[in-house]
Amino acid sequence: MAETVWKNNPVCRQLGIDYPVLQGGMAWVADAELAAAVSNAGGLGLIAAMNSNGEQLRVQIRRAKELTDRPFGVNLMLMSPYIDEAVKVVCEEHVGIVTTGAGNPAKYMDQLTAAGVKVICVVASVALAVMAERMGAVAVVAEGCESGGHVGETTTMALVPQVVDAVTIPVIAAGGIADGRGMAAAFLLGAVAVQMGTRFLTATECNVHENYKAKVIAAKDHDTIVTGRTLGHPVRALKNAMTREFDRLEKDPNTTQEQLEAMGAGALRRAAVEGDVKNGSCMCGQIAGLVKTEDSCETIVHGICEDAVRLLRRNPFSASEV
Ligand code: TUI
Repeated sequence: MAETVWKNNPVCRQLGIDYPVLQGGMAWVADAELAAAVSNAGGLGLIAAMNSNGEQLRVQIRRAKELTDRPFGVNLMLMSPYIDEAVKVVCEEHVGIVTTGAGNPAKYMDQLTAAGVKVICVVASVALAVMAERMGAVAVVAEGCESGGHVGETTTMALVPQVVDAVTIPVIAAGGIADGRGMAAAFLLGAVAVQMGTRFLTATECNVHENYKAKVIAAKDHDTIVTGRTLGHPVRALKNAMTREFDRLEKDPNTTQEQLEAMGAGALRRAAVEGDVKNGSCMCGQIAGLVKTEDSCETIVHGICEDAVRLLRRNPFSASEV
């Protein structure tokens, strides 16, 4: 039923998926199991290459191939120390789809496209979206600053329609989307698919530490903070002892960049793997306040698409029933 609605969706056709829902490439979180679960639900799952060296990434890719026959991808975090090895392994393992984030992918575009990889660039500005199209990206993810993790300066509401007007390739909206209302709104802004991170953080199949999941589920609208602007890589995470102290030090003129870098190093791993949600970095988006349950990837993907279709078909001038 639902598949029929999306049959001609440009992102579904381009990627060979049933539902226009991508999972964000969350570092230390998005492993083969999560990616395969999202892909098995008909969306596009992605393995985060950020925290793996080449061989560790190869293991994850091979594991995902065992767990799903559906298309899945790899997210390349361009600031990763392992980026060169990750690109090589992605090409060798014939991964069909890559998303890139946190930088300009120019250096890797030719290598990836020559290997037959479809590249989707995650962008936070119109300028990079235009550049991505020129460099051969098959789509862009326009990611607003409501997102978790590394963020730009523009909100999803402002960014998505401007990117839609600037490029001819499909635009996937991200940042602040966790349910059918957000998906429907993104489509009205001109996006033809959505990417979600925070919603998948609490998925049953997500292996992030249970303390982290519980903190996301307990979070309210005001519970995230952006730190790291002075270092040139602003990051949104939940407020806790670590991010509050980071924020304080960042505003103190006596703090050195080295002190801040040292404080940030390993913080995401500490929260996501060790479960230290006080002294670690629990990256997540502003929409965490809406995420109240742990659901399977199938429930998430099917539910959001069903709700979005219902809302997009509804007479918008009738009394609200969301
Ligand atoms: O990449 C993300 N989100 C991330 S990466 C990450 S791992 C990390 N860990 C510690 C510190 C910093 C990062 C956690 N979350 N999203 C995609 C994204 N890309 N958002 C914003 C951008 C972006 C920003 C600036 C893309 C390009 C850009 O500038 C490109 C240029 O050089 O023109």
